[in-house]
Amino acid sequence: GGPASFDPDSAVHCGFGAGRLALAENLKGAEEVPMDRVLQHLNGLEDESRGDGILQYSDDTAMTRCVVQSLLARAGFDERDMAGRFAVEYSQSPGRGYGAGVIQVLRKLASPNLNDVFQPAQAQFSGRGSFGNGGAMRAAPFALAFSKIADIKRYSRLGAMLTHSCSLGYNGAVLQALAVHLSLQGALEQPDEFVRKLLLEMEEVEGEDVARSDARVLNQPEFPFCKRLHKVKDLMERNNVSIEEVISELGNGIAALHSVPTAIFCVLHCLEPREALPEHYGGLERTMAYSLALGGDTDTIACMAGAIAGAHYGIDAIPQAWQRCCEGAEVADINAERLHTLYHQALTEG
Ligand code: R7I
Repeated sequence: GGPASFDPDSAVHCGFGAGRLALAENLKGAEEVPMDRVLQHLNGLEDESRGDGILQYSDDTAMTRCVVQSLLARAGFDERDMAGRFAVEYSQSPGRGYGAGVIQVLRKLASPNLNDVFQPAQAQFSGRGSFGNGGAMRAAPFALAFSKIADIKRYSRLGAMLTHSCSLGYNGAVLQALAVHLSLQGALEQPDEFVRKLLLEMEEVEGEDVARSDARVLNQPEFPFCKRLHKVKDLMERNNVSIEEVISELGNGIAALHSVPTAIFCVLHCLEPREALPEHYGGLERTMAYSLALGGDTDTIACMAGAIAGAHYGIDAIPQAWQRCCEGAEVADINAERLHTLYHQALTEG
């Protein structure tokens, strides 16, 4: 019991489910979605007679499942295995809403003659690599499979680099995996400490030469993710913060820098009841509704916020109706159990 107990189910589930909650109603793309519309949509999921049926998952879940399956099959990180799974998944089901650039990487990863599986990602965007949030959106399983911070940082980064070789892309994955890890440890009980610990880790991550030069080349300030985490802290300290301000300060776009800190903010902001959200909602439901209302790349932001929140609140906080309408929910359950076993093996092996 207690917040430190390990519940991989909900992290996997929430990450898996949240994107669909957005896509079903086509909330993606709008600048900001009126909260009434979000709530109406979420209420509709309770009403089976409405007949939305099973909500299909997007590229976020498709790739997260590949990460999970690879970590389980190899009992750890194996870049060739993971890359191969991404390629097969994409070729079998290309219509799940992949980013416009990453498609080329996934096609190249399918080639049997490929020696270096990191090479296709490095060729993206004139050799700079992608800074999209595609690495971060699938990063949660690294925190569910590994218990040591050093492993989580190392493998979430490598896992992201299979498609995103720019540090502004893969460092978003590191940040997301660290947030899920801390949440599993019960760190959200003390929100200020949670952000402080993330900052401490990310200062080290972003202090590397590559990160510094990428930031310069892309006209970003030094330590771009840390800078946004400081903004998250400022927004947390304010009593009234509008959704427009969150969007303008933190972003709601497809760049990792404009979405991972935003997802973290959504979780922190919804730890407490909020006026705009129904009183009967628990923290997990608040987090989902709030992330959906941000619009923009809402399915990915909700997916990342959902994974962090799921690790904190546990599976029972997810309404049955939300679980029922998710494509692949049973497989998520089974894989969550298996990840749990892998995590504890790593723990006992020290
Ligand atoms: O990052 P990625 O896998 O997809 C991110 C989002 C998720 O929400 C998915 O669900 C999907 O909807 O898209 O895909 P990428 O193609 O690597 O990156 C996404 C987009 O970010 C690209 O198509 C570009 O528009 C933009 N982008 C860049 N633009 C200019 N220069 C990423 N990196 C660069 C860059 O270096």
